[in-house]
Amino acid sequence: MQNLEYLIPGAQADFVSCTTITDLENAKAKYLGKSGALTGAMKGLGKLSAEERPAAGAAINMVKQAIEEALKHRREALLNVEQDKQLASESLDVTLPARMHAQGGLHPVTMTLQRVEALFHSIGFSVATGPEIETDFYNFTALNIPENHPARAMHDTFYVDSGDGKHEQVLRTHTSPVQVHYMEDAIKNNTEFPLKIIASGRVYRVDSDATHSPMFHQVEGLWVDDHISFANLKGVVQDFLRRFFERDDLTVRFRPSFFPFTEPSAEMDMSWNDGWLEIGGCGMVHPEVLKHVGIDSEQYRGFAFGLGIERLTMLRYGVNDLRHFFNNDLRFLQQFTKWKN
Ligand code: 2NL
Repeated sequence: MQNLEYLIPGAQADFVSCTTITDLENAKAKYLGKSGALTGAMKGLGKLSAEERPAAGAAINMVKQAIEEALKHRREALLNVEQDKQLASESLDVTLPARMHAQGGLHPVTMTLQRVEALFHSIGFSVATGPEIETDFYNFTALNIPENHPARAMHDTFYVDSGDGKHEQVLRTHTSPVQVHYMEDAIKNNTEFPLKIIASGRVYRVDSDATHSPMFHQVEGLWVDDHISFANLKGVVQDFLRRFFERDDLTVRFRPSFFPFTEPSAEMDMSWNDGWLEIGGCGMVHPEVLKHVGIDSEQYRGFAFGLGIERLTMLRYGVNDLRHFFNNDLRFLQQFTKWKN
């Protein structure tokens, strides 16, 4: 049988001349493939005698191993080259600066809500919340607002159509119903007096012009105890306003007014530059309101007040038009990211 050793240097040269793995696998076929030189020789073994066969087989195997070794060697070299190429083309520059994402911020109205809540909480008020859709009872009747009061008219209040032509539910026109619920629950659960809460959030009225939005925000305060007076109201409101506006010389004054749910009632003004600014309304909780929630008005009394959140926000941050709050123009909103509450 022919000595096949001469194939080895030829195979080595063939493999080295291959520059890709694909080329190499094709070159391999010439020696080790189905019709390759070595495969042919193996088949030829069958024709040899039993004495000749072992030595011939061993010789073929030696050549086969040498060619396989050369193939393996070249394959590894080519794989390394391909890997290096891939690494070079897909390399990451870890020194590039990170992709920045924009820093968000709270809406100025939200900042004021949180600031007001934190200040009242710090002097012992609980922060109460409630639904924005209320029944006629909690929004009007319990607050001593009579059946024929203009606030109850369709053109002042958003009524919710229940589908059967009735409209017993409304979008709350103030946050007072939250306090009505709170007083009711306090009586039901035998909660200890004083009741000291603030209720803040969205309220709705049919009103829309340069200075009115159909949705706006209010904060109301309530303090019910056995010896609470108008003097306590003045102290709490003035202390709050001084801390809210960071002006220790700020003062408040009251002007007689009327609300169905307080008696007596007053408008509150605060000193501002060289004059006065109206900032909200207040009064002693009307005995009828206490009666509606089951509080004995002979034993207890309370003060209540209401402030507009948008108004507080405009004064604190120097915003000149209410409509800025609802347009969501980033040029407006981004100016507030520098403020801290
Ligand atoms: C205003 C006037 C006010 C109240 C709100 C109140 C709540 C209860 C009982 C009695 Cl549960 N009163 N709230 C009282 C007086 C005035 O708001 O000008 N708000 C912006």
